Amino acid sequence: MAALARGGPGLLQLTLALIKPDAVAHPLILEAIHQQILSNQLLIVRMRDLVWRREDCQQFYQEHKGRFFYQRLVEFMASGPIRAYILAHKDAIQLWRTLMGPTKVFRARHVAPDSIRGSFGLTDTRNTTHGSDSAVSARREIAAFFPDFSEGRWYQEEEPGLRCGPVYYDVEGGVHCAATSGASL
Ligand code: 3AN
Repeated sequence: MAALARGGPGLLQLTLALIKPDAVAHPLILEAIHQQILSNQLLIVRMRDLVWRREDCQQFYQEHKGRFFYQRLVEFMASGPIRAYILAHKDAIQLWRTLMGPTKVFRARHVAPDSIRGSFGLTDTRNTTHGSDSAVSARREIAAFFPDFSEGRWYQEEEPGLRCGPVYYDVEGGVHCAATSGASL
């Protein structure tokens, strides 16, 4: 039954967004990125602040194992607090990646100077944010950061209310809720 409710045309799409240690270390940058999320119609489904264990970074970035930046990336991502979001929008994956801008900061500054990486990125590794690059990645990455989150249940119980509105932003919880729901997030 849950499979019926999983994704599909017209439904909200989910993506995983990370704010990396370089940005979380600066409260004003962290807040600016949070505001970018809110002002671009992305819905915050879940949010958590954490410090990543190095083994989890290695697992997460295993597709890059062997590349020259892999070790540097793993060390960096485990070097301080990060923030993880599950974001929802009809085009969440592409929208968040557009807001982030290109991976390489030098390029981001030229082709997308107002993007998050264009504005705040320091280097190609310390590039402020991460976003899933496909629906398959999003599912895997959301499960890595939010093991208790059931996508199937979310599509059944929360997605319809968030999609059809009205929706409000719960400042205290840092998430969006459907105004008619029991706000049981
Ligand atoms: P994106 O995060 O834009 O999807 P990926 O998945 O190719 O880019 O790379 C994952 C992460 O690896 C990047 N966010 C960045 O931190 C790091 N990275 C990618 N390419 C480089 C590079 N050429 N030099 C240093 N770090 C890199």
